[in-house]
Amino acid sequence: MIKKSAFSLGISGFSCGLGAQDEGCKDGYAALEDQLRSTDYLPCSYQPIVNSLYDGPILNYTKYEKLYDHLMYLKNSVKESIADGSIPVAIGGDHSMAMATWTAVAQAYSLQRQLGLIWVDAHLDAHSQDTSPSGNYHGMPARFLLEGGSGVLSRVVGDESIIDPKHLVYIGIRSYEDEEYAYLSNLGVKIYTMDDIHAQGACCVVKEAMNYIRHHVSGFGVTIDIDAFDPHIAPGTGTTEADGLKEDFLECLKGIGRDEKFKALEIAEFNPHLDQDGKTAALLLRIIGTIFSDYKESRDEN
Ligand SMILES: [Mn+2]
Repeated sequence: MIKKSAFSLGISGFSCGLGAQDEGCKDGYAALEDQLRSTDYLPCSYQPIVNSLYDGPILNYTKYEKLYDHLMYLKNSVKESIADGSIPVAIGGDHSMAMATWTAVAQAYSLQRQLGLIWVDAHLDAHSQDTSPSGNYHGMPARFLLEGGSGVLSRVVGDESIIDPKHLVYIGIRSYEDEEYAYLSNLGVKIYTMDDIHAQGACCVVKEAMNYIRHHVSGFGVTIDIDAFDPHIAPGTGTTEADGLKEDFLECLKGIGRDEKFKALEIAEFNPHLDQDGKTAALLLRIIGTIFSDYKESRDEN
């Protein structure tokens, strides 16, 4: 069940905030790159891929066509990591990146509709273009993954569903529109709200989610929107919500990256311009270190 052999992480930066209201998260990956390079707890054969594909003028090149280019670049870089035998770690960037990351993982492992996804977030990110009050794509990636794409972004996920609703589990939810919640509940998606965390305890919820996912699929990933955490420990993100996950949640993630079914990690929405004293950056690095932490222990033993 637990990987004993060495493995490498393929880190992809999604330097794009075009799916968000505040585009400052486009600088999230760049703000962390030096630290990621010097962080010795990362078992990396490190493959930083800075995602700034296109910056020139094309007639009628809209914001969303540009977002599409960024997403396709991320999708390819995640596939490259897998082809190289690495575990992808995608760092954003706004959460529209989930369309690219999880489509890449599902396709590379032939796990369409068989990939489990643990979605840690304050929000459900399950709007359609019709129900979204803001029209921002970082509020829609779950919907795209569940249903397949439409419009400019359709080619990122393709026409078909990538994630089966019964393989999607949310944790940390506390802010959403009724349409989203109804849509997901009707599909049978599992949703652990902050009320559930308070009632059951963070690690109990994570354990339950993991058991559920591992039982249903042969591969799973974790996507973490940094706004899932409490604004006191993660102020550096565009849409903070009070009463979020606390420090103790980190412990619950320990070693998940060493599970034999673990396929990829994604961390989205870090906006360095809104950070306070580097708190959020430090938290993000600790999340990565914790998820793969057992690797360090086994490495130290050897
Ligand atoms: Mn999100």
